[in-house]
Amino acid sequence: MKGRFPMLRLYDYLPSGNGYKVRLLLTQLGIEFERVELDIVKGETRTPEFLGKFPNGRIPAVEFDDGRRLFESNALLWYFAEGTPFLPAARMERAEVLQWFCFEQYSHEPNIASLRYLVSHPELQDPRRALLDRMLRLGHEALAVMERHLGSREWFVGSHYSIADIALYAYTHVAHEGGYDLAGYPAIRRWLERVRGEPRHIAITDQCGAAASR
Ligand SMILES: N[C@@H](CCC(=O)N[C@@H](CS)C(=O)NCC(=O)O)C(=O)O
Repeated sequence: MKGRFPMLRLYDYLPSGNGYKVRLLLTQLGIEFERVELDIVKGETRTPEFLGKFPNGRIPAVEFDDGRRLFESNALLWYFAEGTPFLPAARMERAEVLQWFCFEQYSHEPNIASLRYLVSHPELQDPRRALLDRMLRLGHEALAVMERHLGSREWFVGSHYSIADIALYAYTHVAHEGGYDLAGYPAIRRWLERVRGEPRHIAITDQCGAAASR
């Protein structure tokens, strides 16, 4: 999709589900972007230069050629999806998207994504290692909420794929990498297949966008 947004740069880290949310939506919308890979393990988001632009020192973060900047994965999803079928127009459905965004950030991502990160990086010292069992239990509680919701519907909001599905798909489909067994969640597994079947779907390992040099 050319001409709709000024050229944009997505600061990203390929294994990140939060980065993947934005990469996936931009690709499905056909919006061109430059992708700048920052290694979060090496602290590349905590440099004075990056913190000067993005005060929370985390990816995903977007910078437009006209100087505007935006961070937080779900804010980015909302911004790019506005006016497209990925964000419903009805007031209640929009509020439901926000409901699932809040759930994702409070109950899902801090447990399911964090456990995956800690399991993938055993070399890293992190105080959250003392909480692994708690994170596993709370992550399963979040998955149970999703399973109940999806037991009687195909998508998180309304009757179509939306950014609520993208936000929750990002870390659910790789939850097994953190030790979550999805065998007991048949409705979630069917929903994961539906998301994968959407047009222009990309895998978390797909970079897309033009690579930018730093
Ligand atoms: N709530 C934020 C979380 C962003 C986040 O935690 N990003 C991680 C990668 S998934 C990061 O950049 N970590 C680097 C750091 O904390 O130094 C979002 O949804 O975008």
